[in-house]
Amino acid sequence: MVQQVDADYQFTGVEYVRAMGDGLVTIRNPHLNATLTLDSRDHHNPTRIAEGDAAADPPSQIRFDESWLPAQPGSAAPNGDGSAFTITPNGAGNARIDREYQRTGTSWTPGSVSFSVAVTGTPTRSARLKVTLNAASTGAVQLGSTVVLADVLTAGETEVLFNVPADTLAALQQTQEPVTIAIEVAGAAGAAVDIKSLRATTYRATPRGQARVGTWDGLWATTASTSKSPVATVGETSQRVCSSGSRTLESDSFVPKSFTWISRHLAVDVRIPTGLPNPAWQGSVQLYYHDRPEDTVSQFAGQFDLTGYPAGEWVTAHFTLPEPIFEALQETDRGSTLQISLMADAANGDCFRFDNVRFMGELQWNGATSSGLGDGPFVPVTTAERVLGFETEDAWHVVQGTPASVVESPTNPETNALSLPVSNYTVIESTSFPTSELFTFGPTLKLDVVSPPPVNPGWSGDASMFLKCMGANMSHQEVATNTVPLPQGSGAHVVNFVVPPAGLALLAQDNECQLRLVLNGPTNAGTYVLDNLRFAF
Ligand SMILES: [Ca+2]
Ligand SMILES: [Ca+2]
Repeated sequence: MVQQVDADYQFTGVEYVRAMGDGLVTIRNPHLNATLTLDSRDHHNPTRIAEGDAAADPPSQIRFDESWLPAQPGSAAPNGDGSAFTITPNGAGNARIDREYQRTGTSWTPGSVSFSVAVTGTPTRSARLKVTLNAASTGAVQLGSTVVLADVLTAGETEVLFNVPADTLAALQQTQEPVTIAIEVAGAAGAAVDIKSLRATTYRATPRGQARVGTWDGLWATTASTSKSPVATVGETSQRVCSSGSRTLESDSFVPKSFTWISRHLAVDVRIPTGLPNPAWQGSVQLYYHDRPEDTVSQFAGQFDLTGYPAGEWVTAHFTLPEPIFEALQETDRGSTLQISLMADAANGDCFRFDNVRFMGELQWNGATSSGLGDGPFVPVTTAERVLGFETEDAWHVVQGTPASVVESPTNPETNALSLPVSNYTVIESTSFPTSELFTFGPTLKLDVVSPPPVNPGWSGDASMFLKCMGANMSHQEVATNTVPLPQGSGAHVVNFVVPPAGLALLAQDNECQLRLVLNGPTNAGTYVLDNLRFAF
């Protein structure tokens, strides 16, 4: 049974799904001739399989099971409750589990692999977790960045994300050859690694706890010789940093409150170049936080020593933030910057690379809380509430038109809605959201609209919704709904958009999507209030 709870986690009496038995829920939709299976019998590895309207999706089947065993070398075994694998390195500190996935007859290509990791014991400083992919046309390639086990021990259980390099992804999309995904532990004598909740997506993903400056789509400011590199662990580019000696990079200004999930542990991926002259000293990275509006000096956040990690490989540099910086991230709503100081020799024929600033460890919500609660209990807002419910300022932005604002919902007291002035062609767009966070979707997308008094009785205007998703081939695909008349006159109206089968197929995949709403009205048509987007059958 799935029941709604209130802010105090007490049941409200509202039920969403009921199923008798062991956690296997099957929802049949005769209208679509489709079946949705929610399998939570292993509550650490829940899966969702949509059948009928789309073929069973290989990523939903990527999970830990006996087929990953035995470990070579080292040992690995399911945990007592079957929720996780414990990997124990051999005497030399090494262990590896892997699994081959067939792709014949599917269009599936893995774009990223993620899971949760916890470490016990006392790993050496160089002990790390590495994920690789091997296919005939690509050879063995590193996914994402290695994670240092000692840092996981410090940060606590953490979600880790390993993106397939863009060139590897492009090469795999040309074939249907099998891929082998391997999880390796290196140099970790005396430690054990617990991994659980394995998941694969068809696109390169962004870790939770990452804000705009973290993806490195643009270069950080530096006086060193620098350029963009397509060798990246998140997004399309990383920053290549050459020269020698001490080099400082400074991020664009950002609002600390814009980090919606934070922790005390900040991480950045560093690719150590080949051709460094002295393997006994590969250099170090220092992190600073600069509260620009306060105009104080940069605050030192920590140092990560690069010696001891392989050249030509990404490694995750970890920093435990001092308390004043952690407090600033929760409070500062004005521009700040991060600075990275690289101290290292110049590499012969290669350069350092940086990418992927994000938070590690247990994340805490740093964004908006749901409205109407005043000083009441703290409640994070779900994706559905933010995007479909128009509950927070950050979920939608105006692409064309005058600014919108979040107001109290005219139909649901103590919740929010979006107030949008419309004049001629007005366009708003949502933030991107993972389809996995939608509880339900169907061919009708309903929207509550409160309309202003008519200004042109002969033509009320019209509205169209567009669904834009990241396709399996790293390209954006956009699907339009029907165009409906904008409602006129006082009171609340319901507008029904029809999502075509192509849109339903995009939603059924493990995907990242955005919604774009186009309102085409008379000049100075007035202010519309939008609320409560929901899918229906
Ligand atoms: Ca990047
Ligand atoms: Ca709402």
